[in-house]
Amino acid sequence: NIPLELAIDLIGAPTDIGAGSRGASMGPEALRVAGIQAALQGRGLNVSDLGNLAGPANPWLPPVNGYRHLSEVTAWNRTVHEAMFQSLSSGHLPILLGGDHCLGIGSISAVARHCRQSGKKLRVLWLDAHADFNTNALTPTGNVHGMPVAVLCGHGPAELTGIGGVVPAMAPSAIRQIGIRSVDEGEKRFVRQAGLEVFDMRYIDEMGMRHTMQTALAGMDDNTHLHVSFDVDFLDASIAPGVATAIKGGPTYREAQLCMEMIADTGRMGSLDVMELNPALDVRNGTAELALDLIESLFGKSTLMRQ
Ligand code: HAR
Ligand code: MN
Ligand code: MN
Ligand code: MN
Repeated sequence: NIPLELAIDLIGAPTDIGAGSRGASMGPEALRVAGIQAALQGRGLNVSDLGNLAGPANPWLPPVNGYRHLSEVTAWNRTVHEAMFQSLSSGHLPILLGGDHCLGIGSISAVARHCRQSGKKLRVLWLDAHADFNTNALTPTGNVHGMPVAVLCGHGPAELTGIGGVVPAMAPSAIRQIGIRSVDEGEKRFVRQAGLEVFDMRYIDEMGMRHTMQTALAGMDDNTHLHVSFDVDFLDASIAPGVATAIKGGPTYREAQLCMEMIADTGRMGSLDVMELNPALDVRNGTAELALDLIESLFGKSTLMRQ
């Protein structure tokens, strides 16, 4: 149910500016080497690789006022915002090839702006081991990849919360978090206070991925733009070593496939982030290949038996 004439833009964002380890800057190239363009073209999609965005180098400095590299994080997110917004304005489906997850700020603020402009409802699925809901007061590290959801909901420095032009970029009620299993203590309280809808691993264990996804996808309609922010550390550490913050107890291969397949079934996905892939920690590019396998399912690959 993805229209065949759909134009997909691959947008590389080669930086680890918000991360606690170096290497996510090589994520875009690892996905290209795994064959992302050919794989999606093989599904009948019209895929353009727009190449890599440019931004400041990683100075690898300690936090200032609770943030590491705030000016560089801001520069990267502004650039990502403009590239994603331009792709969406052209009627294309952008795939952001990260890069660490701080870039979700630029990406999702662009999707929210596109939704305001086109009168669409926004739904964000945040697939992650982490809630990414820290602030400079709560963060144990100062790494901005632990903060993008809070920033999008209006909690953060003005130079980041204001990137989409409207603060907050997104209401907490627009987001569903899935696979969560590593949240800092202060961050947990803040997640509850904000009322985020979180389907953590305990929920998935008890209810199953099918019920989880039915619930997370409920309430969407023909006028909903679905954005998927796929942090590769969503996956269980045993199948996806190529991330900086691998956490055990995540979705298995089949649970992750079902998650992606049920998203594909909605036919509503209008944009995608693939974040936190770290080739410096990967084994023979296997995590990139696994991520691509799952991306193909987001575009309908595994549903062939169901026709
Ligand atoms: N919560 C921790 C922190 O804020 C770890 C955040 C890790 N985030 C990512 N993206 N890898 O989800 O530092
Ligand atoms: Mn994340
Ligand atoms: Mn994560
Ligand atoms: Mn759209």
